Amino acid sequence: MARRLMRLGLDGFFTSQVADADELVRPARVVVGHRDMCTVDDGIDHVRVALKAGESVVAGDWVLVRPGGPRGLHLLHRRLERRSLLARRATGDVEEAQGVAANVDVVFLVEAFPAPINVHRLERGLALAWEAGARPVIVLTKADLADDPGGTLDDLAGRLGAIDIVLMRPDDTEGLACLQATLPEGASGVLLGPSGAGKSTLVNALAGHDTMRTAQVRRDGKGRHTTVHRELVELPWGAVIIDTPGIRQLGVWAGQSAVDATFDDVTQVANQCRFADCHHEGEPGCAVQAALADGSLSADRLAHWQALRREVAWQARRLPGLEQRLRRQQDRAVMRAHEVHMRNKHR
Ligand SMILES: Nc1nc2c(ncn2[C@@H]2O[C@H](COP(=O)(O)OP(=O)(O)O)[C@@H](O)[C@H]2O)c(=O)[nH]1
Ligand SMILES: [Mg+2]
Ligand SMILES: [Zn+2]
Repeated sequence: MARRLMRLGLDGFFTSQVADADELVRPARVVVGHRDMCTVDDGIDHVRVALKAGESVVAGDWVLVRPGGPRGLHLLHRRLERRSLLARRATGDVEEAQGVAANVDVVFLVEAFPAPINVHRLERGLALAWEAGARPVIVLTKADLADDPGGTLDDLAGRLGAIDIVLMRPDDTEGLACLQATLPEGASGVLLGPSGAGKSTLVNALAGHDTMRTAQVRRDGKGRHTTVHRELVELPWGAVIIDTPGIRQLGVWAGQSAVDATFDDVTQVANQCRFADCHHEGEPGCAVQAALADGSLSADRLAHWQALRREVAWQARRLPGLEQRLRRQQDRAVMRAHEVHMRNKHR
C-alpha cells in the first residue's frame, strides 16, 4: 500500500505531518471533493468521506481519514498541509480564493483548435500556474482541425516566451510522450481549460483506458449509464493527473511576481527604464516606450501585463496580508518543483 501511495504522490513532505499513532487513521488522496463529501484513494480503494461544515478539500489534497462516519462513510481526521494550491478567484461578490487542485507540479493549459487560440485566457492560466509554483505546459488540442497548427504554435511561442507548448492530434503517441515527459513518477498534473477543449480525452489517452466507469445495465435491460465522477486519475507510470470541469471565468488569484513571471519579456524591458517607478507613459529613458517604438514589444502584450497587474494590486489592497500568504505558498512550491526536476534528471 505504501508503494501505491507513493505512486499517488505521497512523499516526505506529507508523511512528516503524520505523527498520529492511531492505526485506524490513514493517509489518502482526494480524488474529488464536493461540499459535504469527498472521495479519496487510500492506496487500496476509493473511499467516501463525510465532510462537516467548515471542512473543505479539493482534488489532490492529502488527508487523514478514519472509519466511523454516517451511512458507512469515513470521517475526515485532518487535512494535511498543502504544498501548493492552484486557485482562482471565486465568482461572486466575495473576494476569496477557490481551490481548483492541491499539490500539483504541472499545470496543463488546454486550448483547442481551430484558431484563434485565446491568448488572454492562457496568460491568466500562466499566472495561476506560476502562483502555485507549478510548471505550466500549454497543450493545443484538435490540431487536426487546424490549417497551420505549427504557425499558431510559433506565433504563441513568440508572444508567451519560453513556455512548453505541445500540439495534440487524435491518437497522437508523440504528443502523449511529450506530456508524459513533463510528469515524472510521483508528480501531479492538472488540466485547466474551457469545456470541450479535450481535457477528458487527454486523461483517457494518458491513462491508456477510459477512466469513466459505467454502471451495470439494470436487470430490466434499461441501460443506466452512471459515471462515477472523479477528477484525480492515476497514470500507468506512477504519476497522477487531475481533470477539472471546464472553467469559464479564470479569475486570477495571484501576486505581482506571478504576473511578472508570466510577462517575463515585458518585465525585463521595464527593468531597464531609467526610473524604477516608471509608469511607461512618456517618462524620459523609458525602455518600454522604446521597445514599443522599435516593434520588439507589442502594445497588446504590454496592455495585458498592465491589466493583470492592476487586477492583482486591487486584490492585494482589498485583502491585507494576501501577498505574504501567497509568497509563503510559492516558496514551498518552488522548492518542490526543483525537487521533482532533480529527481527526473537523475533517473
Ligand atoms: N477533432 C478532434 N476532436 C477532439 C480531439 N480531442 C477531443 N476531441 C473531441 O472534443 C470533444 C470534447 O472533448 P472532451 O475531452 O470531453 O473535452 P473536455 O470538456 O475538455 O473534457 C469530444 O467530442 C472529443 O471527441 C482532437 O484531438 N481532435
Ligand atoms: Mg471533461
Ligand atoms: Zn518605462
